[in-house]
Amino acid sequence: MAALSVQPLKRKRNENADKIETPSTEEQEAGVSTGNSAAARLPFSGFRVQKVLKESARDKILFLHGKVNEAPGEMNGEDAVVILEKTPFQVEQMAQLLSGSPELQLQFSNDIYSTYHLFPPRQLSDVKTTVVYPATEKHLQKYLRQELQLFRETEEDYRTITLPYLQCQSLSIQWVYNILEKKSEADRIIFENPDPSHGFILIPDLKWNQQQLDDLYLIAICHRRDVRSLRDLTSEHLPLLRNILLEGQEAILQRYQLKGSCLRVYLHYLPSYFHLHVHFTALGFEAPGSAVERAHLLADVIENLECDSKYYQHRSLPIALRTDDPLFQLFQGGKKG
Ligand code: M7G
Repeated sequence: MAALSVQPLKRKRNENADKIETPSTEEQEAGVSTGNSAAARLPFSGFRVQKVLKESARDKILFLHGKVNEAPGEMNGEDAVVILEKTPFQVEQMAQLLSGSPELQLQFSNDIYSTYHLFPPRQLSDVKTTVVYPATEKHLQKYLRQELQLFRETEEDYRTITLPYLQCQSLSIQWVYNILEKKSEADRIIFENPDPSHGFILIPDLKWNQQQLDDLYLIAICHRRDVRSLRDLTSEHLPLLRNILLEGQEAILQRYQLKGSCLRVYLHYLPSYFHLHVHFTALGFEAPGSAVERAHLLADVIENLECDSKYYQHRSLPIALRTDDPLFQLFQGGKKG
């Protein structure tokens, strides 16, 4: 089995910490930022914690809902979600740090055992911070830890329950259009096949800081805008899906020297965002959403469509629903009621 190499990725860092860059007025109005590694400010001021939406000591991640931009003495702020996450170690840099004389405080020593507080330099101690601002009720719901329950969605359930619900209730996909139109994240694009029907853009996922390959995570977003999810796929889309699989894997091999056999390439059902996209993650990484009830390997999807063009229209598909999701009530009412 090919081992997942842990090479540090070459990325230029802007060392000029004093330079604060804010988006231009046009960029702010379009909800668009060019994004770079220069020093920056949060897009709001103040942060009054409303709720810890989720936290995990094991994953070292914290999801906070806060009120921001509040006038002094008032409690009328806007909603923001901030996700703070400690990122995996970059092996080479840590090895270098240990070979020098790192800043240390001894906690205790006993015989051959000792533990320390090690204070890494600034460039190795960043906390990945993801901001959703302004956050909608739907975002607060998405990030809140909730119990899940599993249903099997039949063809009829999709037509009569899920589709009407998602047509009026799903999260905005403006960010997807910003990527496709090169209004956001244009400098992060790894690969593009520009064909309007069979083309796509491959780009690092929001969840990946691109500093190490252990948690590699990219998404391929198709150019065409008429495919919402797995349920819309037919054999007509096979050229698109094959391009995503083959060209996506090749682009990752060229860029990160990671072979296709070291990647998990899959679609979510249900996705959070209803514009067809495919997830590429490192096989050794237990990415959120890679469990069997939600992840459908792209290679399987292609074979299923080759056997039966209407496979995903007719088949029952598992859907894991959060118990606070109105869709859960509809399924529970419709199926068990
Ligand atoms: P999904 O299956 O629709 O939903 O995947 P999930 O978030 O429940 O997995 C959408 C994918 O797009 C996720 O992996 C997100 O992390 C990623 N994503 C979401 N947003 C808002 C962005 C973004 O603005 N830029 C990038 N590059 N990725 C995003």
